[in-house]
Amino acid sequence: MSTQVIKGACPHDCPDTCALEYHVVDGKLVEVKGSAAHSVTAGVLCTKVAKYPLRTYHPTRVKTPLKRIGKKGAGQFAPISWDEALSTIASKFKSIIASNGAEAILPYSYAGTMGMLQYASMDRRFFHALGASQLDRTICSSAGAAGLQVTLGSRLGTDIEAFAHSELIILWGSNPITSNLHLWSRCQEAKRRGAKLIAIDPYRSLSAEKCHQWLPIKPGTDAALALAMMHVLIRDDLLDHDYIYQHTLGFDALKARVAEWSPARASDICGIAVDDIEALATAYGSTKKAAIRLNYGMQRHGGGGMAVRTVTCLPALTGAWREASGGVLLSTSGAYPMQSAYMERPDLMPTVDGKLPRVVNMCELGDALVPSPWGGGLGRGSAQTSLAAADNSLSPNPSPPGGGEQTIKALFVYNSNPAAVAPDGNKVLAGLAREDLFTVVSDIFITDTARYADIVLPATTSPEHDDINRSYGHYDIVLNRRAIDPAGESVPNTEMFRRLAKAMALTDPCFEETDESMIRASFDWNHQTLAGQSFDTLERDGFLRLNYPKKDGFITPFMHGGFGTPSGKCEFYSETLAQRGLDPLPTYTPPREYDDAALSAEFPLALNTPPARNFMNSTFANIEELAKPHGAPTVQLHPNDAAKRSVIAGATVKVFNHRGTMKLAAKVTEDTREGVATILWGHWRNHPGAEGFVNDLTSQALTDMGGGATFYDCRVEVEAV
Ligand SMILES: Nc1nc2c(c(=O)[nH]1)N[C@H]1C(S)=C(S)[C@@H](COP(=O)(O)OP(=O)(O)OC[C@H]3O[C@@H](n4cnc5c(=O)[nH]c(N)nc54)[C@H](O)[C@@H]3O)O[C@H]1N2
Ligand SMILES: Nc1nc2c(c(=O)[nH]1)N[C@H]1C(S)=C(S)[C@@H](COP(=O)(O)OP(=O)(O)OC[C@H]3O[C@@H](n4cnc5c(=O)[nH]c(N)nc54)[C@H](O)[C@@H]3O)O[C@H]1N2
Ligand code: SF4
Ligand SMILES: [Mo]
Repeated sequence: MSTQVIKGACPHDCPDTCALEYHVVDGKLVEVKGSAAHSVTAGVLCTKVAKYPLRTYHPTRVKTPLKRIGKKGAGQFAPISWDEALSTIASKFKSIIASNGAEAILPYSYAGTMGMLQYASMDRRFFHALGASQLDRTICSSAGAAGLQVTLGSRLGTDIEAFAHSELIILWGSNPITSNLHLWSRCQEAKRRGAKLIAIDPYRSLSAEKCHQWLPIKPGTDAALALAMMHVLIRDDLLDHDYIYQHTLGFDALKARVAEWSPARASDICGIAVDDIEALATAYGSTKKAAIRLNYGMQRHGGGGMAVRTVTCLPALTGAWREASGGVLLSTSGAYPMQSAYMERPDLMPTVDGKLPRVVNMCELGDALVPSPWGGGLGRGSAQTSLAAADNSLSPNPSPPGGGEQTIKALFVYNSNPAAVAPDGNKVLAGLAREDLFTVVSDIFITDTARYADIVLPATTSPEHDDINRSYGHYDIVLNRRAIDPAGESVPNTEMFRRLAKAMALTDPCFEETDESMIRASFDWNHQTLAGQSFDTLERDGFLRLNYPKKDGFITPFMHGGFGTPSGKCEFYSETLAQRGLDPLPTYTPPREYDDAALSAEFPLALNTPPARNFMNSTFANIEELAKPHGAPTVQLHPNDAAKRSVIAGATVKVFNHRGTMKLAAKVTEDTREGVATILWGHWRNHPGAEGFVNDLTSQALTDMGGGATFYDCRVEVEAV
């Protein structure tokens, strides 16, 4: 049998968005390889996706619709037909709409797949047309996105491939060996050319270990460090005056602000020695080809938006943006000419008394399902999110899910696993266990969330459906073509929502649109970033790069300024923030829980729960071959913290706070900063060797901007058991 090679795109929530080759023999996926022709992928895949057939052909895949036959959470189901599943859902939804209104239905989805179609298209149209509550998708990047937006005016950054030519690379709250492999290979290339690599991270991650220097910062204090760096840059005149004059706004105000931030003051806050701060700032200020890989570690704290904003000011001071291999990379997701309004159809949303359906912040799912007397699930802090309304004059119903008629009566989960990934897990589970909540889960596996479903619907994996992908780590579009038949009766999300629309008798013609038509309509092919490109070239090659200004062959987004802010400049001073009642200048906002003296006295350790290498959030943890190398979860403690608590290596300990408890083995290591307990996350609940769960400890509190999650802003105590 000959091997057919079909072009694909990695659908996972990873900045690399690799171009894939599906190798198919006799209708069976035998291998997944990285495209050698796609320069970012360069023929290399991470372990997870290199072993993709294990996931696609896993014996525990959901292959038919299922209905619950046991208690919620027990995970006992019986197969049913698609017809029965659809009519059960439709009749339940209709009766809920009749008695409680459509806002009692809440969709819950995130990034199980990031393809434009399977992530956000027919699903959004469906829930918009119903008038369901709107979900504000804030769990990952919205604080950082808001920080970038107010400072740079767009989510653009340094070209991943240009990192190979940087002379100084700062990995700031980023562990690319785990989460951005193709950036790491460029860092290694730069290192071989003589570049210096510095990691700023409370944890000596796999990447920090391989850098020349590890600066073990106290969690949530990055802005203080960046302010002190700016203090040194300005004090020692390590500035690009011409760039500042032409392309920035508010330099004098910034100068006055950072004058207050001596390295000594910052050192007390962030726990980095004064000499190290001075040396870092001097190295940064004297290297034009200095690139910062800023990642999401720092923005999962109360002051996360401001921290991202503050760090993002650095390259405009030194003029590092002039170099392709200088600048900052947080995200490139703003680069694409998306046709979101067409794909998602927010205009289908009905209004009640002039108001659109209410918005529920996904980080507050616990409060939304089990409303507290003081109200919750309101989307506190997320009032200015990017949720698109067709008509800007319309605003959402401000009332939160409360008791009585306001209660969420139906939850529809797809592309997500909130029982594992959402904060304040005990509350989320209490909600999912509510007998009066009708829960539908579409997934590939019976996840921790699916165990609570009334109806489970079988979903396809990416080799089984078509899609088109953008990236948040590079500037390419990557096409994904279906390579094999779907397992059992599984369907793509698009098809599931087409069927549901029919079952709900929704008549707009948009519910008939095919995947092929939507693939071609996802981007505006007449936009300047796609000039000279066509869908045909994408189809032929499997990927294409957007047009942006280049230097030395690499995209250099702000070489000549051109910021997307209201002033067109990099805004050191932001009127937008002032109008929102926030500090218009870069500042340090302490982590919420650390700032609470009583709480940090009771729970003296900061809990840090970054992702584990072989998992993708909670995806892949059920694939034995990938889970095995990680073993059971452990909590990593600094030797001094372990000694204070008489914890010995390998012993079972209790990690706890006012929200929850987890029991697991302790690992005693200097890899985690003193005062910080680190648990690499991604395991499912009920993993052998652990009791309780990481996200039972984390908080529903939101960030200062963007209504983001504060997973790493979490105080705990540890006790030997
Ligand atoms: N293998 C794998 N890859 C992934 C994921 C996965 O689960 N597994 N998840 C994907 C997703 S959804 C995302 S959003 C990205 C996440 O990508 P990143 O945000 O880059 O996540 P990490 O690579 O863990 O790096 C975060 C680092 O921040 C550190 N950190 C924690 N708090 C602070 C702080 O206050 N300041 C600083 N400076 N550092 C801090 C952590 O110790 C950690 O080493 O990765 C994506 N890629
Ligand atoms: N403690 C702690 N918690 C965290 C984080 C952390 O660092 N620490 N990180 C947070 C971050 S950054 C993120 S992004 C979130 C991740 O949150 P999620 O996006 O919910 O991530 P996953 O756990 O990967 O769950 C995705 C689910 O979608 C399913 N899926 C995949 N493809 C499809 C499809 O085509 N159709 C359907 N219907 N389902 C599909 C997968 O099988 C999987 O069960 O977690 C957050 N939670
Ligand atoms: S998870 Fe990331 S590194 Fe792995 S194949 Fe997908 S895009 Fe590439
Ligand atoms: Mo994420």
